[in-house]
Amino acid sequence: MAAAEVARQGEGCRTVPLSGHVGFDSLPDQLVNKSVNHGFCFNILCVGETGLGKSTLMDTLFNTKFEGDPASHSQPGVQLKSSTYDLQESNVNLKLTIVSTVGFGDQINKEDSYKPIVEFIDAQFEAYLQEELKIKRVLHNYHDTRIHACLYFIAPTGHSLKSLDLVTMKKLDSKVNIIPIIAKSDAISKSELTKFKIKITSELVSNGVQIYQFPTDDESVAEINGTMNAHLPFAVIGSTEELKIGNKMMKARQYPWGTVQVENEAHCDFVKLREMLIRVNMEDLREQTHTRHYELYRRCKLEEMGFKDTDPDSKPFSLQETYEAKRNEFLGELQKKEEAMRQMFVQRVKEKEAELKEAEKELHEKFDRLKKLHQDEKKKLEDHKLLKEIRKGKIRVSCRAFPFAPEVNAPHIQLTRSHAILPVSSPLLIAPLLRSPVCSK
Ligand SMILES: Nc1nc2c(ncn2[C@@H]2O[C@H](COP(=O)(O)OP(=O)(O)OP(=O)(O)O)[C@@H](O)[C@H]2O)c(=O)[nH]1
Ligand SMILES: [Mg+2]
Repeated sequence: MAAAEVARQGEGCRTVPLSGHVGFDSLPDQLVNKSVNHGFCFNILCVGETGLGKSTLMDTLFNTKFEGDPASHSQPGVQLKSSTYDLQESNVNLKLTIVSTVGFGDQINKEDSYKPIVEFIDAQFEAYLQEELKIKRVLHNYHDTRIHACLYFIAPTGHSLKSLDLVTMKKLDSKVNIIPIIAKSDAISKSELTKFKIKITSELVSNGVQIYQFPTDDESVAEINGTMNAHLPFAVIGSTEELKIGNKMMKARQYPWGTVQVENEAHCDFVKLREMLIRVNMEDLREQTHTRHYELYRRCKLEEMGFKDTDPDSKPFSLQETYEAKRNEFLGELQKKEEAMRQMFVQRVKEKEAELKEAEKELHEKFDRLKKLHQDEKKKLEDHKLLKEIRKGKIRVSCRAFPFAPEVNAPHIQLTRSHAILPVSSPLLIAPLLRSPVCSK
């Protein structure tokens, strides 16, 4: 190949012409086939007050009757109900999950109404993250439950957004693609609807609520998406009832004064919603969920766990290094804790030892006291015995009295018998002994 034929593009990458058909132009077809075989999944979250037409709109959108009983208005809190269905259109399989709020807007205190919704969305991200972090992960088979689109049902009041709507949308906008829709829009006149849409849009902007914008970077859909962005929020009507209009059966709602056709663009924006949500931007919604919302959740979660891409000097920090640093930090903390526990143990042992010593000392003192008591008692007994024997004349003694013997600080006598000196210590014995005839002084 001539050097002139080789064009340099970027660093180390050259564009080279092919001299014949190779076959990699079939890659897009391979991708399509693989995707079709694998099937798709799409998850919609319907947020809206009880009875605003959430279930009816889902039935209308997917041309079927999903199960679902109406919710009561007496729920103590907001709950989320999720149902998954397998749908097939031509040869394309779609696993559709519809999640709906139950009891939304029914409580007197609506302060925490958004919380269960946020928690549910986070729980789906968390489940995906846990699967991603597994050593043996099966993401190709994983049932992805992350919410791809959140249809936010606005009540057709004609006034403005309720604070519940603003708070909830604000809490959700960084987690999910929000598509606001005006529900039951047949309840609002044409001129009111125009004003209502403008009011809603300005309230969303002034409160900094980011709603999903249909993408305009793909040329093939840029025009239609651009036009549709200007129509948001869509004013929709739902009905599963089919009425004969002209010679065609159409989805409509019949009233005493006339008929409103769901798929008539002059009557409502249902067709626009269906086009944008299902026929044009379903894949973008899935992609945005993964690349924007999930990515944000993942980043925050990993940062929370202490993982970073750069070190304090803004140099790249690999996962391995982060792990090592975290491990060392953990081991350091563990060592500190161990040392503190050891110190505490030594202190406790010292305290216990001191307590035991004190108890031992007390015991010794008690023992000495008892011993002395015992000796005194023994001496008294011996004195009595001696006295008895002296009285009976068995022993002849001479005695010397020391009325205040210094060693016992009490009256005291000494009896002398056979050269032995027998002390009598008990003062009680002294008097009778001195009076005794056996005692020769
Ligand atoms: N006027 C009017 N009524 C509607 C529309 N959509 C649904 N409805 C009616 O509103 C009532 C409630 O509809 P659902 O679809 O059950 O409402 P939901 O939001 O699913 O209610 P819960 O699941 O109980 O919260 C039904 O009687 C529907 O026929 C609509 O676009 N316009
Ligand atoms: Mg319902």
